[in-house]
Amino acid sequence: MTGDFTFSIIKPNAVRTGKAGPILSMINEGGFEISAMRMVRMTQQQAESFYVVHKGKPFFESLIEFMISGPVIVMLLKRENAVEEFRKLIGATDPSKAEQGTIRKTFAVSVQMNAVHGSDTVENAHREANFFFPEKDRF
Ligand code: IDP
Ligand code: MG
Repeated sequence: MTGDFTFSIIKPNAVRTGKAGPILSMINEGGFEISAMRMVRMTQQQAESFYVVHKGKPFFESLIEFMISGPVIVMLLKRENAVEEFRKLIGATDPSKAEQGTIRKTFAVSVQMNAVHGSDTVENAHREANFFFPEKDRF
């Protein structure tokens, strides 16, 4: 895949409550192009490996339980400066601190159930993309 990309997840709470459509609209309106997308229910092992940097933090166990509680939508998103621009579009981790108009401000219900994931660095975007999408599944 050429150009900048980031990796995103629509989290279980948002999928469960029918927010995937509106979130995808905001992503497209934010100038991102969907390069790969799949619905998946993560196993405990996958979720623990995905969030390994948070292992040992007080919220880790609860985060894993939440992330495997239902299907999620994983995707690769293309755009210039994708990682940074997507973090702007989703807003702060804690929705009470997220700016108006961001995805998390609009759809998060708590710090944990904050509707979406977005890679925090270009290096992590590559790592997370490889986690779910072989090259052949990217457009
Ligand atoms: P990020 O998703 O904005 O990059 P991280 O600090 O990487 O935030 O945390 C990963 C995820 O763990 C968050 O999106 C959120 O779902 C959850 N999380 C982070 N901090 C807390 C907390 O203090 N309480 C509960 N859940 C948290
Ligand atoms: Mg993070």
